[in-house]
Amino acid sequence: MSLSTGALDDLADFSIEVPSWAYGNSGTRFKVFTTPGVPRDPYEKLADAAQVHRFTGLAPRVSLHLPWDEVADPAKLGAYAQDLGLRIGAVNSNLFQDDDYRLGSLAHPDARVRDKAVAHHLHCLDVMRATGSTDLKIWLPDGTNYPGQDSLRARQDRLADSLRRVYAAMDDTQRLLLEYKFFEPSFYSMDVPDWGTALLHCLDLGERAQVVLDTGHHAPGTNIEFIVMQLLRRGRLGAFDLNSRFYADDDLIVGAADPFQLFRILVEIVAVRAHRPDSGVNFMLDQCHNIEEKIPGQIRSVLNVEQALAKALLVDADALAEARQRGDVLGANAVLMDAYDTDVRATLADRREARGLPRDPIAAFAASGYAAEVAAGRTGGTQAGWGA
Ligand code: LRH
Ligand code: MN
Ligand code: MN
Repeated sequence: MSLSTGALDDLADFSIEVPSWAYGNSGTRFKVFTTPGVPRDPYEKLADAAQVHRFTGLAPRVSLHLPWDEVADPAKLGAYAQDLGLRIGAVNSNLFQDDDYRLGSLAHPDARVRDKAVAHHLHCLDVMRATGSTDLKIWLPDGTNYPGQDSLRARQDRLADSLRRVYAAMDDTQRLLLEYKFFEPSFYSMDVPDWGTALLHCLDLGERAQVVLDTGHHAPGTNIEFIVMQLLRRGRLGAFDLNSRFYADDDLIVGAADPFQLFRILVEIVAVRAHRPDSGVNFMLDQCHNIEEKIPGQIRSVLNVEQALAKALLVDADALAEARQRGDVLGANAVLMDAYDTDVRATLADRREARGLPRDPIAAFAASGYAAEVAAGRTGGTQAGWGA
């Protein structure tokens, strides 16, 4: 396939949001490996995130997670992000690390605990106002472990009520993004297990409530691009949490396990031009780098998304429509595969170079000496990690 087309022009203003927690130490429940130079506070996480943007030009926003990224003066953190050429993206609430939440948070049977969880979200809204963020992202860990433990139905009613209270406190400029996950930490029932449940709550809440699709939150074999298409049809796909998985919610580098799935998802995105900034779809990463270097891991991730998007943009939409119309099953499939099988790496490197960016961002980061500099400078204090 020829790459002399203007099909890739749309890449110029495509951007990806990186998670603050990707720069901290993380691991499994078996072991957390520490990394020299890992950030000690949210400011240092932003400084690391700025490196990803510096070498790729693709990642100008950073998601926060509260209370992991709690600071004395959130406005100062927002201003610091701006000094680094970044913006604060979504603010994630955290409902999974408080003893009070053993039986749930927004869906808890006790009104006192539900009030506490709602109050946490009102605080998140204040942090958004101070930092310039517009997206409140809620992932609900609530659920039950044993049949009979609680009423599945009553939990939905309580959840709907709590969400309404949060939504009512939002400004017109703020969005509520609701993320689903089919299992974990609860193993019998999750209160927002799937896109249907998330969508129903969003439809009840109002237009500024939209669904977050985390690519690691589905049963194996799920056709994720179908869900993407369906949410886009209803204008309710608010954001992605992109990552890869081999087994469960692995949070590995996006495009590492199944680059073809990432391509198929982006084909549905491109079909309705939802890759454009005005679509409102926020392309976020939700990943952890347990054994690999974190900043290069993030650089690799944003490049993988760009590469998959470039291939999706190369799909010949006219040829595809014609093949479909004449019932040419193999022909239609071949149009998609032609785009997927195109090696776009040199073209993307040329585009980077033309924009004053390094052809090879990972090599350029390695040569910059930043990793050694922070390893030497960031001593003392507590290293921030996933959950710290
Ligand atoms: C839950 C989740 C959610 C959390 C993040 C740390 O599995 O995907 O998005 O906020 O992980
Ligand atoms: Mn997620
Ligand atoms: Mn997850």
